[in-house]
Amino acid sequence: MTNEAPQKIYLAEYKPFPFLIDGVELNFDLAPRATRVKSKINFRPNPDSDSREFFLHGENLKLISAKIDGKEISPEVTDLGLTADVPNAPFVFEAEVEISPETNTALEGLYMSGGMYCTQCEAEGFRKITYYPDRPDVMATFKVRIQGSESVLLSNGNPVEQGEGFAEWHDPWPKPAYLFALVAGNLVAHPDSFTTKSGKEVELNIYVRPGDEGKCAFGMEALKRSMTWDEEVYGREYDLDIFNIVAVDDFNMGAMENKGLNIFNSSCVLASPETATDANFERIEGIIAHEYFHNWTGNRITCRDWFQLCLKEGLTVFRDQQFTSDMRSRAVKRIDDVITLRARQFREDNGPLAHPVRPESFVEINNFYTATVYDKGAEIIGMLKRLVGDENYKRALSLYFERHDGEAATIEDWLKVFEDTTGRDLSQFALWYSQAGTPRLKVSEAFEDGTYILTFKQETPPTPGQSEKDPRVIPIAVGLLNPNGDEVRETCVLEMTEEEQSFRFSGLAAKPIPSILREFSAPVILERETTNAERAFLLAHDTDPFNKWEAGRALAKDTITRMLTEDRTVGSDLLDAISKVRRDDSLDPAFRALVLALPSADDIAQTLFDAGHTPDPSRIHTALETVALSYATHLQDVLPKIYADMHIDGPYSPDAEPAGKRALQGAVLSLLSRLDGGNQARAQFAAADNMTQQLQALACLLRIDRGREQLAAFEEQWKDDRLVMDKWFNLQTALAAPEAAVQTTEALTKHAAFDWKNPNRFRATLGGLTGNMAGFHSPDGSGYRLVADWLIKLDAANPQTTARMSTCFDSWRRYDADRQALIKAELTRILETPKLSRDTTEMVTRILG
Ligand code: 0A1
Ligand code: ZN
Repeated sequence: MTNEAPQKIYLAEYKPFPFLIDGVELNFDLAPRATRVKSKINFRPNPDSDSREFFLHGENLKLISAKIDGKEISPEVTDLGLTADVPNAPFVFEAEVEISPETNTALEGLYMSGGMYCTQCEAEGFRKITYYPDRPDVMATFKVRIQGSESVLLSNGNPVEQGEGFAEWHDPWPKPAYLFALVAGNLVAHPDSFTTKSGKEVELNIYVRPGDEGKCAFGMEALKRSMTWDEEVYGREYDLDIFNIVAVDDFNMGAMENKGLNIFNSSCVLASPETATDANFERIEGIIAHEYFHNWTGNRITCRDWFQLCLKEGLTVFRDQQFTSDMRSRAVKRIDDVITLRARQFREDNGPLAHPVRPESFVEINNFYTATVYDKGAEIIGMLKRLVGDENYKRALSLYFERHDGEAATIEDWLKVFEDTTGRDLSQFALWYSQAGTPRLKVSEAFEDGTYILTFKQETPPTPGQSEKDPRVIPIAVGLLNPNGDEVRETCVLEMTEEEQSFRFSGLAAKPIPSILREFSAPVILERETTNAERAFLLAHDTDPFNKWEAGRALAKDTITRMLTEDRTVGSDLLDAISKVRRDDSLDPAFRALVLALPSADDIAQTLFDAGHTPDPSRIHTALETVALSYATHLQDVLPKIYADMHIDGPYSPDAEPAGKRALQGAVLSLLSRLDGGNQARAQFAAADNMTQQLQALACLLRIDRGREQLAAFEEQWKDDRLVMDKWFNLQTALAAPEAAVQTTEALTKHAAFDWKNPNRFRATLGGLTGNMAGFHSPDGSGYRLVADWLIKLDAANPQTTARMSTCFDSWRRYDADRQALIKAELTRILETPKLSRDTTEMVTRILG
């Protein structure tokens, strides 16, 4: 049986809701299987709408009673909501419904996690709590009363009254339902406070399950840093008396910006040196900032409809990236962000799931919380800032906050503030929001009579539903270097607007070496014929740290692809260039670690595919191992010294500088362990007093002898720590040898601690396998089968996480005919599952194309 095609929603069909809301009162009587929710909503006709149709969303609700102006009514109720006849004048709607949080495994609406009640309402979860116009343009103030036996009862806004078994909250800021939150549990608080720049005292709390109190301090400091930064850089102050964060173990995403009550996946807030890695600390700081920044970009100014999701997400990602660059190393942050952008967004943009940053239709909005909306959305803001300049960006943002505070806005509103601030026409720039696909930027050059000419040609390949593309505005940051390594032209921004365009630099004594797309000034793929000698030159001399790293990366990719397509060996050009950076003590250790890191197998597969080859996952794996071994042998004389030099005395600190040293030390350890049989790694594992070093060592040992002894020790040490055990599951499936990966994963899914309904554990285990390219793509199809089996099982409980994880199949057309047939069969099997969710049906259908 094939599932029916579910209904599509279109941007072009937007209509305002026929009613406005003056205030909402909610009353929760909590019980695991029979929570009662009473609502009282003051509606009045919306003068901007000519319809008077009264439809409220509602799913999985048991309606107990409904009233209009105090009179019982019998509304028409379907699986999707409720319809009633209402007066053409202000009226009060009341309803009482019953819901069952304990059996809510989808983790949308009100559900239970580890004995506590919590909510997730973005995007459309509020309709699983009560009947309501569950759309972002309907904004209202909320009063909430919670009755429950738990010691902590929280909702949005400010506390009004608290007593034995109840609490009342009032949120004075009008908000859409997706920002509603409720938490009830026997939790402990890590308290603190913050004084805003205008002198307002704000109470801060991070609430966690007993036992996790020791893992809150870093998150709290990160929150205070975020509050200060938003005041200083964007002039944004916090606007309630209290700001609460709650850590939850079962959560589909990273975190959620509910007004005054952020709810976090515990993996994105809890950290201690013993249990979290340096990367975890940095991520936590970034996510805390991201959710906090949403208070202005998302909450005070929200989205008119879900097609405008990038309005809040692209801007908020951009803001959290700026924050992290200010807190840490700007260069390293930019390189990290581009690595992620290419791995996730470019992959998406070049496959069957490609969609515009502002999509024009969807079946299930949860499927559009994508790298394109978030990360390409942020790149667009970065381009805009570069084009208008820092001062204009600041002025435009002030105007945006002033003009749209309290509103549900659109991308048109956003661009208009820039047009009004600068007088620029941004209609061509707006194509970045409507056209999908990553532009290819071909570069050619000429030099004559002291004039150097750079010619660019842009082309964007077709994407689903968009065969033709118009040229976009592309800001190309360029600098020029002399053959002796000096910079002869500092960075300037070339503004490309045509399909083909030339830019001239005159007055040059010699043909320069160009450094193009500095800081990765646009999310494009640069195509330029060049030599490895020039790449090595830029790696040695470029003053732009991004392009310096990029040159090394290009050199490594060129080497690896030639090893695979021309049977070459690892050349000395790569080894010499890399080893110079490796040995250069003047460079930031974190940067040196990034230069040492090899491109991912997925990156190589895509590069080969783009060049017209069929990637072979197992050969890619072997090539990457060969290059790593060559690095190790080539550098063996210096590795022990760098390892020793990166040693840090004193207690662990997650700051950028010591973290950078550990990153370089870890990269060196990985090479050393290919030469010393794992001795250094065993020593590091035994001595480690922090998770970064413990995990680095364990990863090395897994590769050498499957790390049996250390895996057992690690499990014994951490069996009671959920987040650390996720790492234990993940490392084994992600780093298993290709021929053992499927079997290892299957065995781990039978482990007593494999709680498949917990999204973190599921992702750690199955996601480790899907990221292990050679293992997942085992020629016999066993990897595909195992993952499909688990997706089918998970879909019945949690459609959102299943749909998200089905993207592991999105690059299936890259591979050989046998693999394609095997994947297609699994995708078809998934699609034919009776009662497959709307989420997964949409994703798998799009992936199949
Ligand atoms: N808005 C949150 C992320 C988020 C999105 C969707 C969710 O459920 C479908 C949950 C959280 C953010 O950007 O952090
Ligand atoms: Zn966000």
